[in-house]
Amino acid sequence: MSKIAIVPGSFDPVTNGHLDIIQRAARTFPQVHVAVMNNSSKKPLFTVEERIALIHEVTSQYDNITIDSSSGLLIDYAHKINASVIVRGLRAISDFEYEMQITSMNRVLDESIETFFVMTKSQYSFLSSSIVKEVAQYGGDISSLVPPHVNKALIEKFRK
Ligand code: COD
Repeated sequence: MSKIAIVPGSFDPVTNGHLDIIQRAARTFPQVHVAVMNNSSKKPLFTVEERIALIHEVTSQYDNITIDSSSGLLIDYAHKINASVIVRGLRAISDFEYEMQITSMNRVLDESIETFFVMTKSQYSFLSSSIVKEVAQYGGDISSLVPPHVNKALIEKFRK
């Protein structure tokens, strides 16, 4: 078993909730790849390159975190980088059904790759990229929910 873990997501944009999961994964596994992936049911606000840059700015102090992107299947990306673990965050019961579905699908594709779940911190249990974008779009203050440079990027995006 390799010691490489993937933290996959849309990260559109990265929030303090995502960051907490990424940092906890980096403290648990020797090598962590944050993978910016396509979720076919979401239409992204930020390009893949922008999302990678936003994550990079807040993870660069970790020497075991790599940020990457892939447009294919997560399992194919796992094979490419020789990862054996997928790390996902869980916020509430409402996440469970969706996570169960993608974990089961990934297991059909390759049962040797395990998915580990990390429970959110209670202060982030309501937090999602979608809710942050919704509030930022109407000028609401989301500065306690995202890193400062993400807040700035959101303000600039909606000003255009
Ligand atoms: N606290 C804790 N965890 C959180 C929080 C929070 N506040 N917010 C989000 N998270 C967790 C999520 O639960 C998730 O684990 C992770 O952070 C990323 O979240 P999102 O919303 O940015 O990412 P998703 O859920 O859109 O990612 C879905 C994928 C892109 C990973 C998925 O669609 C995928 O694997 N796509 C590639 C194609 C594929 O392989 N499909 C087959 C599997 S269905």
